[in-house]
Amino acid sequence: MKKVFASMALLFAMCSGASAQTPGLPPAGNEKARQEFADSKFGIFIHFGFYSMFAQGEWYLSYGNVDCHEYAKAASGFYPSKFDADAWAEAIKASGARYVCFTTRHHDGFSMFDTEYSDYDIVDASPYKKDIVREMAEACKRHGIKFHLYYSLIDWTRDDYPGGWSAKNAGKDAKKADFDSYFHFMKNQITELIRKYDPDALWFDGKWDQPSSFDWRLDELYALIHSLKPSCLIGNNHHGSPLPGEDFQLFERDLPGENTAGYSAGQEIGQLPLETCQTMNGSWGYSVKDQNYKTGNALIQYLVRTAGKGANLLLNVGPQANGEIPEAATARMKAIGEWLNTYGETIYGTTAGDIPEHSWGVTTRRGDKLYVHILDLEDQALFIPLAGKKVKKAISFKDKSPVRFTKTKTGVTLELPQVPDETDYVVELTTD
Ligand code: FHN
Repeated sequence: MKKVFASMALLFAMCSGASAQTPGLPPAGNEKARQEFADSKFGIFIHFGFYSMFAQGEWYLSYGNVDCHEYAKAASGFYPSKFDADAWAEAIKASGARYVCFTTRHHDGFSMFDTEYSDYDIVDASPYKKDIVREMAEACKRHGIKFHLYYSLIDWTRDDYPGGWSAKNAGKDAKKADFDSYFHFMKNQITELIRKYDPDALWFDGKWDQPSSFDWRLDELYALIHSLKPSCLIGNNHHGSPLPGEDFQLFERDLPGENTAGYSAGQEIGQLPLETCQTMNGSWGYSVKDQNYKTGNALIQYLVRTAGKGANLLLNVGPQANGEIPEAATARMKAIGEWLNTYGETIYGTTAGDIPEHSWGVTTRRGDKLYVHILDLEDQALFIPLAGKKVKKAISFKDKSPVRFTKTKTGVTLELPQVPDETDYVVELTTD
């Protein structure tokens, strides 16, 4: 079936109903959505696409120097027979995550939803023929999980996407590059995504593929999104400080303020809700070679450290081509969920605590409660530089037993019952 590539009428009709948004201010209804997002603290990222079939990560087309036309032929063999949206939603729910971010279309250009604007999608190009994004949207609604959609600004297969550095050898026809046409396609698909799947957020990626002088027309894109659904949050993984129209700020593989992975150089922390995305092993898309998973405890500690920065953690899983989440990932999701069942109160709905991260751990705060998360301490006593705060009470969060403390001018010293040996020993302080 030949699909219509552009539907100007639909787009113009929708744009003409655009709500007036004061420049620099979020659209009405969006503040509440931002707050709910900031409070949710933990989400699961899902990198699942046609690339999963090659089991070599989502960059296989580019890293493997594969011709995009040869690559596309394999779509007729893509059949995730074990995909079960409810099973995924249950695993996500069990992990304690409050939202999911699903890759609707990654850089390889294959759409995981039934799009009117290309035949290179799961319904038309694969024998599977089911709209996985729709199934996920419906399952997430049933299970009370917010639904965020990842959308790549890059396309390694469409001729009209102009070059970029990331897939130079993919065999596209550079003479046909036409950003107007490509931008029009993206606007149509994004309109479709909002209309069909009612996402709580859109998560963009790939701006870094072009030189900084390149005009992505993001103002226009963001205005379109907010006009279609004002409460739909916009995040963009451009590795820079937030741009006008964005609703949350992203950090890739690093906590806000850190740059160990090299993506966050010069990224100022702004006033928007923050989100760090991170892998469980080293890969986003499923990689048969990568079994280098962080332990459940390490991931719990990472979640705690993220909350200590006032940020959300978006933790990635890369399902296998058959549609199953790898066992190593589900085991870790379960471990995090079990930990959150006990300690969720010290994470969800909190802000960064009163003091910055220390070598022993971090703090989070909700109201008059300051949670001291002790992640690594050699001693039985801990000094917390809380000058100017009155500590009224200190208890061990888990069993509510009192913790002895001494207040001095410069802070408070906690005397613990023993040297902590848990993943996270939490002391709850009641302060003024
Ligand atoms: O190129 C992508 C990559 O495949 C993955 O999707 C990550 C997730 O943050 N973002 C890009 C790299 O910055």
